[in-house]
Amino acid sequence: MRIAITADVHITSDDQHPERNHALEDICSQVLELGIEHVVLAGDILDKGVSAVASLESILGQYSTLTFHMIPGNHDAHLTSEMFALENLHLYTTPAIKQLAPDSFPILFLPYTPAASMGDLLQKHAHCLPPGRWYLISHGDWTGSLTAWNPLEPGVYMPLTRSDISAYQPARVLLGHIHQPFSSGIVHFPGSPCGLDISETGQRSYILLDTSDNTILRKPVHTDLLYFDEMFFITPFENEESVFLENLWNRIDTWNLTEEERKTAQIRIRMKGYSINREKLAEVVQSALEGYRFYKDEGPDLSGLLPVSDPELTWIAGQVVQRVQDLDWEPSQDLPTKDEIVLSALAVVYGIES
Ligand SMILES: [Mn+2]
Repeated sequence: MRIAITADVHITSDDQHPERNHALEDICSQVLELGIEHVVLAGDILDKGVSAVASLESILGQYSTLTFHMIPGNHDAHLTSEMFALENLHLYTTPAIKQLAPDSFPILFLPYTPAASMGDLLQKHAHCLPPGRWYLISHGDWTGSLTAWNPLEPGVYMPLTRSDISAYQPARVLLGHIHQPFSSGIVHFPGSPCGLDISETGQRSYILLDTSDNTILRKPVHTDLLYFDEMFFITPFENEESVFLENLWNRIDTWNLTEEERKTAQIRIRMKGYSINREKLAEVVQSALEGYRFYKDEGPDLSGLLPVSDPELTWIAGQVVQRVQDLDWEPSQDLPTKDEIVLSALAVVYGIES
């Protein structure tokens, strides 16, 4: 059996964000097409308040042959099952163990609980589940990776730790809360199916869990809009604009957009560093990105790009850049990238930080 999992749709009332409703509809339509019956909504399905309940019902109501399993997240922790009139929606407001098919592992649904850790709740509810033979669905932070966090929500929300995993041994963990699609070992965040703002970049996805072999498959969500936020480090060279252009094309290649998706993209381009011709860079970026839509019509942001003109300092800068590029250097969580090293070095050369 396959189960579809999404989270963090953040549906609002009164069509304030129709793109979020459309993303959920797209997932439901795909799931229907694939012949899958069960859809898990792992928290923050509603953004806030109760008025979005009707919006959510009108979406889920179109798919009466699907069965929805929903847990509250930190945004919709106030939901109760009495609020929903839909028959095909199960809302778990307290921890619940469910087996969706006779031959698949049981699922522990852990709704978001303020001021608790996932470990606290697992201690109470997971001890009766056979190690390696159950799934966890919940909503909160994963402390096993420093790169997994939600920039919109500082603080720690019902965290799950590596030691919780080794103590209770779920076969797979599927969590809401982190909006960027993310996987780390057996822990998976589907991510928001439609970016809430420019901090949620790139293709969006939902997850299919195949209970016959515990495999995970990410499927793209077709959204009304996609965000891209790209930073470019500029070093002062005669040919700085062609170096920039090449980097820009490479970056756009990594977006991997179809012609149709390109029309939905909203982009932010930021430049940081030192330039001998800011005017030319501004021209080049505008003409290269003609046809793309800038986020909030902001245009490229050159505020972090300092003009430099002293040819001797620029010669020294060139030597410095070459020296750093030649370094045998692996950046990591604790070590800066080559670009960051170059920027710090150029701040010394020019006596001013970009
Ligand atoms: Mn959320």
